[in-house]
Amino acid sequence: MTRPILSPETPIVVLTGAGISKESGLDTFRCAGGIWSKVRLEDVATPEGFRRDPDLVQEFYNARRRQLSEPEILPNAAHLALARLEQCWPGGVLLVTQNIDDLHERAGSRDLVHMHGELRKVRCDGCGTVMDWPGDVAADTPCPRCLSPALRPHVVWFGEMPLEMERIYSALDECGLFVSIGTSGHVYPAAGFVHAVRQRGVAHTMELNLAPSEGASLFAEAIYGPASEVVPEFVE
Ligand code: BV8
Repeated sequence: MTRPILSPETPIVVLTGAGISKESGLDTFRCAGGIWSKVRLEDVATPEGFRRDPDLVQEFYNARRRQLSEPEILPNAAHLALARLEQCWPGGVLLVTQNIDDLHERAGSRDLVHMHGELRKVRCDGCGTVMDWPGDVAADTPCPRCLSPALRPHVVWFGEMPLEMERIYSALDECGLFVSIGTSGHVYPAAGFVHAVRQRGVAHTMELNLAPSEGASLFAEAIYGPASEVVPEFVE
């Protein structure tokens, strides 16, 4: 399908997944050698896993938080291109990311929703406070606010409700273009966003990915290749 001419006043929604951060040096989840090939998601990305072994889960996220602070982990050309798109597109760009890294912020994106939470933040299950936390957390680290040892990663685990869903669905209702980048289309509700857009029947849908995702047939247009190549080309 040819891409329709978009009026610059058309709002855009972009969804990203782990694939956009791969060329920055961060693992994906389901590619060969990915995170879920090294550790069971049931053990480290579910509330049940956290209750069973909080030290294992805290260390799983501590290690990823430490990696994110390494000097060589930087936004790549795809993150930077999306930040440019937001700055120059009059209709506005809402960037919804499944990623918990901070590479979109560091690239300059501002209109951004971390629907699965943020690696560099923790949340207190005692008082509910969400706070920046660049270092390690242990199961007995006291909350600086309420002093209870109830800090957990500010991350959405399987079976937990993703964040800012109302804001996301209202943006999907308004957009004239929905672009999905670097995601396998395996995890819901993110994998269902393209359905929500198609049901309205007015917006153009695009997938920019290394390989066809599980929802590939649902997109009107697809461009395959590494994000650091195909995303700047799309934005330019
Ligand atoms: C919810 C934590 C409802 C953070 C993640 C039974 C019980 C309960 C729920 C369910 C159930 N069955 C199904 C569900 C729903 C469940 C789900 O979808 N399960 C899956 C396994 C089927 N979803 C949930 O539980 C969600 N919550 O449904 O709540 C609810 C209702 C009422 C009340 C309460 C709750 C919560 C889902 C969030 C889980 N948390 N992560 C972390 O540790 O990071 S999910 C995890 O997967 C990450 O967040 C990740 O972002 C996300 C999606 O993965 P992708 O980003 O797509 O990464 P992946 O590796 O899969 O793919 C990478 C892609 O990139 C590939 O396509 C590859 O080709 C491409 N690529 C690679 N290199 C490049 C590239 N592309 C471009 N360039 C490259 N260089």
